[in-house]
Amino acid sequence: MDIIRNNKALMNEIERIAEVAGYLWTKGWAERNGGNISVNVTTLMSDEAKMLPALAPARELVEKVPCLGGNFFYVTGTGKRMRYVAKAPFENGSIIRIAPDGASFEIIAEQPVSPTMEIHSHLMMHNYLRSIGRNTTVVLHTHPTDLIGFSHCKPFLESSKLLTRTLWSMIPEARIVVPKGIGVVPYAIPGTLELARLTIEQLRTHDMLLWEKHGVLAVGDDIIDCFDAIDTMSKSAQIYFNARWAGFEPVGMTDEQLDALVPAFNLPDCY
Ligand code: 2HA
Ligand code: ZN
Repeated sequence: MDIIRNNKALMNEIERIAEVAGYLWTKGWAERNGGNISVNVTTLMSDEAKMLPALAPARELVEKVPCLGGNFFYVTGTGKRMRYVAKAPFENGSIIRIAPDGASFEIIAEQPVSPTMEIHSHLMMHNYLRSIGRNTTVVLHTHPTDLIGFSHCKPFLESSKLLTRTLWSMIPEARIVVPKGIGVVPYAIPGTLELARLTIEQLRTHDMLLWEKHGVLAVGDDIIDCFDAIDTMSKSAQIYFNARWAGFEPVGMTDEQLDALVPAFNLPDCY
């Protein structure tokens, strides 16, 4: 579809999404069809592309997303594998147009690939972030083995402060890259409105969430930054587990060392 392929800005963003999809696979965070991505590409769409006809009948959203009326998203496809999104983003994902009233969406490019089963919750998250004045464009969900491991440990599950400060304390970069820390979202069935609502509650204060015994979700305005944030916390998790496997409890940076990063890097003072 030339209208899409000749749009350099849009294709550049699609390539960055494909790049990250490849990282998720090579990291071992995307078994089978694990994970999903949605990116608001409205500002990258040409007027012509915005008018493309629907490739399939419009689908109702479970919950209206009034702040997203007339917006466009690239969304990975339901049942699609990240390793294939990396190679062929338009065979394993599609561009959708949200109706002006925010009640439904249509697939407009490039093929009628049905969006991830998490589309309703992704759009609810995008809608919520817009409603509080955020310019967030990316919702990235993936299954990092090490971080999911932390969600099997009761003390971390019960305290996002303990989880956040433990991960932060492994390397200074962790607090610098993820200054709002990680919120813990209690278990709920994947793809449900319950999981979406529990997630949204925490998005007011966090850009990264750990879904109990399931995975991680990051929001932001750049997909590479979202990946980097998860990657940095995953590194901290690996340092922690490696120390435990070697038979010692990692000392971690002291509270004083951690808190000195706030003024040094002009970070928000969270946790
Ligand atoms: O798309 O990861 O949470 C597959 C999933 C559902
Ligand atoms: Zn998942």
